[in-house]
Amino acid sequence: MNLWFTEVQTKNVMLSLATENLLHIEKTDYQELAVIEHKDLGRVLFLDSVIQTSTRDEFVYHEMISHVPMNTHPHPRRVLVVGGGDGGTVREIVKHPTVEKVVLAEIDERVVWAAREYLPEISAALGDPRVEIRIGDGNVLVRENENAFDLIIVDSTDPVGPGEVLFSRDFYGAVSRALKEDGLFVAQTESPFYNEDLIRRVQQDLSAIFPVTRLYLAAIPTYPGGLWSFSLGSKKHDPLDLDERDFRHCATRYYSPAVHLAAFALPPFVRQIIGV
Ligand code: SPD
Repeated sequence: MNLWFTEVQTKNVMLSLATENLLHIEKTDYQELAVIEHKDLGRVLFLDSVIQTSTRDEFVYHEMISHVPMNTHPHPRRVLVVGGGDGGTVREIVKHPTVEKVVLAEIDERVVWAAREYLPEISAALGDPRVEIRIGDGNVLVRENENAFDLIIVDSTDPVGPGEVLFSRDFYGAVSRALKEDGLFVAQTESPFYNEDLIRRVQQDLSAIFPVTRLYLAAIPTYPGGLWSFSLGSKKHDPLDLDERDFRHCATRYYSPAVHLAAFALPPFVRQIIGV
């Protein structure tokens, strides 16, 4: 099939995937949703032509957005995931036996449907009895809760459209109120090659609210830029204050205790972006 899906990164950079098979495409109430089959990357889910996940490398993103904060908290019981309707982040969280409840706040129920239909290996844990799926605005849900979660993860799309509010200082204030007294927060914050201003601003905003603020990185080939960033804000626990005895070992393919610590070793050009 001679059909290409193209993610436009800048006026001069695009990432195009040749479609082997178009499995699904629709306009939902919020966005255009498509799932394709690709020869090298497996199944790929797009939202508004932005790659969200591919079965080839999704484990890197989902493990790193989940296990780094899960292992930073000594006993994470209640976790909120904002976005992440494909279920990959939830799949990693429920690997931890400490977890009693995971609330998934996804605005677009069609994303959950498409993941269940076409990405079973990513969405499988959505049926776990500890998981509650709330179709609705994660920003609203966060503001309705106080002192409720050990960990809040924002597994969002890019900071445009419905996802934009999830990258604001005001939202981070609400996140802090929704967290317990030793809670922590992680969000995906795009690539340091293309999103310097965003990463700098998020780090500044988080450090105005949380005593511990960190940035960490992972290599995710299907996201433009390849090198991906995650921003962490914590009320008490520092992800760097861990040694191997503290890690709860789960079955992972990218994350490990050594990778956890190494992910916080920032190259000089990234340190420069955030001024450390
Ligand atoms: N530029 C796209 C970043 C997408 C990050 N979230 C993906 C959701 C996967 N669970």
